[in-house]
Amino acid sequence: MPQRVIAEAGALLARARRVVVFTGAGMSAESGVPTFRDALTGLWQRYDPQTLATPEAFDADPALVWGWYEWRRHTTGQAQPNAGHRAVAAIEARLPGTVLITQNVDDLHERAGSADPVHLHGSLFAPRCSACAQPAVLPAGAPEPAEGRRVPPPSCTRCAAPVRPGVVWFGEALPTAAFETAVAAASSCDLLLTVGTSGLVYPAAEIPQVAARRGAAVIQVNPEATPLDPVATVNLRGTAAQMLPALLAAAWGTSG
Ligand code: BJW
Ligand code: ZN
Repeated sequence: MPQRVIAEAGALLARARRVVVFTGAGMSAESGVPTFRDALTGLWQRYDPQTLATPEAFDADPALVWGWYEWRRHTTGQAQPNAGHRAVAAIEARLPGTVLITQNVDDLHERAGSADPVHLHGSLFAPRCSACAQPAVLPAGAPEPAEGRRVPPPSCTRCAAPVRPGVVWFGEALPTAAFETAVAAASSCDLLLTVGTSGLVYPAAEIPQVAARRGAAVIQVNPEATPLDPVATVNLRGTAAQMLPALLAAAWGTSG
């Protein structure tokens, strides 16, 4: 990556007053959390989203789906934030009005010090009743299921229906308040920094496009080309843990 391109992105960040950071699975890849669509390592290379990540899949085989999400909840819980997550928290500390919007269902932004990420696709750590939506408290110390193991979901303490993962599956609406917050922030920012997303899943993928249409600068961090390349003012072709500290250094002379 030529230094000139990092300097250009750094100048945009140094000038910005209202920043939105928009993250996807690539943000957590260097923490050992697999992405969805990367060749070889993506979850959708090994698992069929139709049988695991739709409401119909949960209705058809709740133990298969619950077991898969319990395995992911445990493995993700053991992952640690990387230098990219810490750089995002440093941007928020430097520019307190920054809005962090994530598609990720992990909690690595929170554990890196980000106070209040907007979770567009829910969280592995917020299961709820599949019927009455009451939040469910999972017993501490539940054993980590082996990969691929069926685990029957617990029952809701209020209505006895099965508890489901607190994530947004294909065909489900995004949480209204989260999506509205994201659209409002993207509409009024002067810089949107998109990190580690393929930009293929809608409506989340609209967020950088909304910012660009409203005249904001867009910096994209991704080692690969994406459909968001044309809306980006600057494309930083590299990983989150490499590029974000370099971006902060270029903007403010400190990596966080
Ligand atoms: C790095 C890196 C490093 C690697 N550093 N970078 C046809 C056209 C358009 C839309 C549709 C369509 N058919 C169906 C739809 C709608 C559908 C959709 O968009 N489908 C597309 C896939 C075609 N969308 C929905 O269904 C949404 N709901 C909806 O539309 O509702 C309508 C409705 C309205 C009212 C009432 C009812 C309904 C819901 C989408 C939910 C998405 N859910 C998932 C699973 C969450 C739970 C779980 O974890 O299991 O969310 S799918 C998955 O994709 C997950 C992610 O959040 C999401 C986005 O993925 P992301 O983060 O971009 O990851 P990847 O893997 O795609 O990309 C990683 C990137 O990182 C790559 O670019 C790498 O290069 C890069 N990278 N290492 C930086 N170290
Ligand atoms: Zn219930």
